Amino acid sequence: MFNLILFGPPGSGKGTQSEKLISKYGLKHLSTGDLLRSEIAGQTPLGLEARNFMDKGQLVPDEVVIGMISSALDANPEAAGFLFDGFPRTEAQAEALDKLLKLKKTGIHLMLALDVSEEELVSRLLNRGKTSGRSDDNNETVIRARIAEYHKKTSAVADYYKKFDKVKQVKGEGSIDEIFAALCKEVDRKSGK
Ligand code: B4P
Repeated sequence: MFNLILFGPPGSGKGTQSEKLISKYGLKHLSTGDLLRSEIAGQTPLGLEARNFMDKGQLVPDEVVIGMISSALDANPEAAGFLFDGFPRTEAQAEALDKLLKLKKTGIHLMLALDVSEEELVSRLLNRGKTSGRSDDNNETVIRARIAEYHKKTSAVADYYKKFDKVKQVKGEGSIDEIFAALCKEVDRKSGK
């Protein structure tokens, strides 16, 4: 089993690169952003609660996302490995993920962290907001709040995995194919391909 975290600030290309990585490496994609948006679309109680936080650019409470990931892991016992996209976003989520994977006698093998400047992030998200219909993408104040939330609560998650020597920084600016090639190089190196 090979378990990968794709890490980076909002708009750094996690969703974009995840699609390419799962198809190349046969991993199961677990995106907490996608799972939450599907709960919102289904107007479930969880979705209605999550929406209040997401519309303000804030993180959804840890217990909500940890519960979602735990169910998704249980629902995929045959997976060859998982690609975690947008999770973990706090140290509490990272510790919970370690415990869940330990129960399955596995762990995180690699965290790939995308580096992108703040102005590029804002410009990409505003651009996506023109067509995505996502309420958290079409307002610059909300976008900047998401980036601030990242610096306050999420960037420390990379330090958590650095302690175990699992983090590789990758330049997240350039063409989508160039960035994908740089990510694949790190996965191949780590998985011994
Ligand atoms: P997410 O759905 O995780 O989304 P994201 O961080 O906004 O974006 P992502 O990084 O995947 O986007 P991408 O760069 O691919 O989170 C949304 C919200 O959900 C959070 O704010 C939070 O409220 C909540 N949430 C999710 N997970 C949570 C958790 N674990 N705990 C608590 N709350 C949680 O794409 C951005 C744009 O850039 C696209 O338009 C893309 O086309 C473009 N792009 C990508 N690569 C590019 C490149 N190389 N050059 C130019 N443009 C590029």
